[in-house]
Amino acid sequence: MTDAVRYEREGDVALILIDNPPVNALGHAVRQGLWQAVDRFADDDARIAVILGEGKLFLGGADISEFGKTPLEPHLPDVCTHIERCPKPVVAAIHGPALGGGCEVALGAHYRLAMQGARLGFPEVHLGLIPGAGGSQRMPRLTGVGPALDMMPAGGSVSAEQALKIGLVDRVATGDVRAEGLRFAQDLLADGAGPRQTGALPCPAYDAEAFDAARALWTKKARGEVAPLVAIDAIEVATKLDYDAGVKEERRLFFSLMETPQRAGMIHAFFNDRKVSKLPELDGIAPRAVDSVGVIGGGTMGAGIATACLLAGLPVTLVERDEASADKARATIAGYLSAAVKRGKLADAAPVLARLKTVTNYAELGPVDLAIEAVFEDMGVKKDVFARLDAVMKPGAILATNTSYLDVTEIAAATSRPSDVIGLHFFSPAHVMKLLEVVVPDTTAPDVTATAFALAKRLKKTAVKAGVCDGFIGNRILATYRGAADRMILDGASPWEIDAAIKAFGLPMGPFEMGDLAGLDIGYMTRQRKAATRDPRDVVPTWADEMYHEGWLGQKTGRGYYTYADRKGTPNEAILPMIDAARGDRPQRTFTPEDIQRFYMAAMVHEAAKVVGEGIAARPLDVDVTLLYGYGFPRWRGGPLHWADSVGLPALLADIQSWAETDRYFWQPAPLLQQLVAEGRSFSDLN
Ligand code: 3H9
Repeated sequence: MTDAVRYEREGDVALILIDNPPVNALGHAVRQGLWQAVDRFADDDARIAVILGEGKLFLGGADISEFGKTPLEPHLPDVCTHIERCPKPVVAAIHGPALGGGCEVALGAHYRLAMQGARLGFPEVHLGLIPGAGGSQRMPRLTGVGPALDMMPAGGSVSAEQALKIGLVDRVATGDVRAEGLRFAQDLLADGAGPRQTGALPCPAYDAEAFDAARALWTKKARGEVAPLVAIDAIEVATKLDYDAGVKEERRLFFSLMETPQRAGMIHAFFNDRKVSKLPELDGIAPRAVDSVGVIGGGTMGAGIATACLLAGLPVTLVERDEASADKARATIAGYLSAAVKRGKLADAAPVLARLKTVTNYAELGPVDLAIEAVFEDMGVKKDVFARLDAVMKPGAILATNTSYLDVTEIAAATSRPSDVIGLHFFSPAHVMKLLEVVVPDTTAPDVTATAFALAKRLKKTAVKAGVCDGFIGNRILATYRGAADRMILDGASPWEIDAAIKAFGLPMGPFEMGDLAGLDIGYMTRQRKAATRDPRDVVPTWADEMYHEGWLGQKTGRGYYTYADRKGTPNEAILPMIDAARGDRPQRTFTPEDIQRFYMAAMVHEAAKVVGEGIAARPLDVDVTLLYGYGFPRWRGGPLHWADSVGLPALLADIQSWAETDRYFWQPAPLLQQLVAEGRSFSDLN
């Protein structure tokens, strides 16, 4: 037996203990150990075996780090079948998560016990895969196709209680998993229970309506992601083929997905999610304690930030300029919380709202550990707020700004304690969006940065460290690819063609739909702010200024790039004369969706290369995570720089160089991109 799997005896019961920290992934040593443990059980005089996971969970699934390498025997489907074909009964005793291959091992066992708090599920589609060790064949045999169609295309999971209800487990218990596993085994022996093979159960009934509904749902929802629809195909296989043939077909589908760029993109994203908060410079730096938070400003952003903190269990003191504004902020927060209750995300809003104090006096922020400013985006206003915070906040407290582009170093300099000042750039709606850009000026103390990351974790946000520049990582890159879209309009593309092409690439919205949603006044204000320092070679979308002056601000006024008789919107052709005027006698060309995607994505990658090259993002993965969590970049493409690697940097650079011949200003070469191409390296080499 391997070190990862132990075999113990308790009277008639054999215990097979899987011990492969941190998540008991089913790597080669575990598979081998499980196989040998089943053989040993078959050979000795134990009458029943219980498979258990050591530590905080049962099994976290196949070892993802082995994907893409040559699989070593025994393969997981064979291990599950080996368990199932054991001549004596085998029980899986599940505590914590049993995911993917972990759930498949449990389904290979003859009986399943789930402890309260356990979760059984198939997250494979989040890795661009489907269950590949019999899960798509065994689960529908146990539960019928309905629960499998709910779970597998969504990458979902169920609680122990739900698992019992749908027939995925046989018993739910509380207490110690080992003791309860033994008790269940003894009860089964007392009942004379024998081995019971799920794979030998008849095919589940085919339900045409359920399959049609699932396919319709996932064709719409998946937006280019292939695995959810393949998961549905695999479940259908279970209704048609016997187990052995079905599992072979499942394996074929699994390996066809293993070869796709989508699988590589999603696994890149999986590991980035974990790497992004691991910053070598914060190694061993303890965060400061944050037991209370202040928020300055109760508009959309401030109210969202306050809601996120309240939901994380933190007491919040929110400062507004007068009673009426404070009441309005409270009402906004109450509205967000009741929406969370309606969506089933929160049981009761009252105790959460009870943690909120709204005040009109900065002095009330004296005792808080961290204050986040979310007032109007204006340097003068921000500096004034920070001077006031500096005057009232206790020593050691953290002063944070939610600015989305202003110079945080300059804001920090308005205080007597720049080392306590940091940027916390939330995305709207702040209680929903996952991304938090942590903007770190050179003056910030390392334990303040560590505290920002610790707070993000508490708020269940994904934090990315960014340096100081206009727009930080995300908005700086956004400004460039938005600029690319405006250039394409001047050259002959319509906003609607651009939106359609970008959605076809996999983003939930195109840039002009996004503008309509956010409000076209935002872009106008940004252009005004930049007007004084604008380079004469910058493209100014004069049509967008005209739209602003017409009062066409997007969804909120019912008219922007689209008109909104309904939520979807139809192209607002009244803007065409405005666009034509901006085009003047510029030569026009047609754009295919591929042309649009190539130009737009190259602009994104090109600016991202500058952001990494200048150290605004520490690594390419920080850009990838930012675009995924803040800007709707499709997860199955991994992120813009992973995507760039996958299409090849030389081809991208060649495109950029050819466009630079006519627009040298916009396509000023990114030194890092040139360097990587010259050295034959890719962005992933820098992660
Ligand atoms: C599958 O099973 C396919 C089969 O159907 C067919 C096969 C033939 N492998 O998330 P954490 C690492 S597909 C390798 O912070 P938590 C993770 O990178 C698989 N490594 O812990 C991190 O490393 P580091 C289906 C893994 O307690 C460390 O473990 N399964 C794996 O917050 C801690 O991770 C899944 O998709 C893995 N499977 O959450 C489950 N999982 O410390 C994916 C984690 O170096 N995993 N690591 O950064 C999870 O959802 C969570 O990790 C889990 C624990 C809920 C289990």
